Amino acid sequence: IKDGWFSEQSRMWPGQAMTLKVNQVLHHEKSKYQDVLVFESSDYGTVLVLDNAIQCTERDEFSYQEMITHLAMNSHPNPKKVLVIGGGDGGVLREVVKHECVEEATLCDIDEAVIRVSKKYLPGMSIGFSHPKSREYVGDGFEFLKNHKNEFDIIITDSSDPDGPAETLFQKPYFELLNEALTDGGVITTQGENLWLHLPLIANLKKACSEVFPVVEYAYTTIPTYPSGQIGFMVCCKDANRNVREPLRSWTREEEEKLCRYYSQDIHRASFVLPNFARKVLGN
Ligand code: AAT
Repeated sequence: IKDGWFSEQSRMWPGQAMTLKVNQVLHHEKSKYQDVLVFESSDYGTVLVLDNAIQCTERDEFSYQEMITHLAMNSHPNPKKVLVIGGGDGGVLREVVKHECVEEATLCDIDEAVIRVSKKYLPGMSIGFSHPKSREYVGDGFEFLKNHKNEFDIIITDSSDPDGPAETLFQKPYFELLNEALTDGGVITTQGENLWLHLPLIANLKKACSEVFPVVEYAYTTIPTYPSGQIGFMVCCKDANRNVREPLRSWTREEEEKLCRYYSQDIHRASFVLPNFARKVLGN
């Protein structure tokens, strides 16, 4: 933070930086795994930053949290047990428990500090933790999966960028563990980075997923405070006959408008349609 502005600089997006005006710093610590910063911004509400990368702002988090969740949830006929890896702010849990068919939603984040500060400073997201179906667990997602086989209908990996504690969550051994932890017909989504900045990384990610899952598709959402205003998801399914581009379950238009601010059936379908420069590389 310099002269009252936070600037998001990283070697993952060289030569550019999202800059937000800071009203006041609410919390700053070095946790066991990362630098944790929470500040109140002038126009985007409270902001959570890990290792200098923006994780969420109160103003636009719904776009990411709804999409990474409902793309998976609505691609499964009857998801009962759901696992979230990462997502320590609780926003994805908040979205998961909107589905009444869910019986248990478990979250595994590596860093207790993220969960702790989110409960204190981000009540709109951490409300996800207080739902009776929610369980929380502090630990490495990769290690957690080793002890869970054939258990979850949906696994959502809401992880930070590969430059840090989430590095292993972008590699093939992780997708093999995900596959084994899923029940038949299970679906995963994972944080899939930005088309303008990380196309080669996304191509590798898609390749790694395709070696494990028969169905692999990249979808994306728009979000002003993530690098270059866009972020994607790998959506994979164990069932070769599933078309994840078409919602299997859906809410009525009225329910959708009550439950979601970004996601809708139409957005679900549209989010898989890629511009030519990306389609050529990813083959969607
Ligand atoms: N919904 C908020 C957006 C995130 S959160 C990423 C979370 O992943 C963090 O809480 C971090 O502690 C957790 N995490 C990182 N590595 C691991 C791991 N190995 N196991 C479990 N949890 C982990 C993502 C924002 C994306 C930013 C895009 N630039």
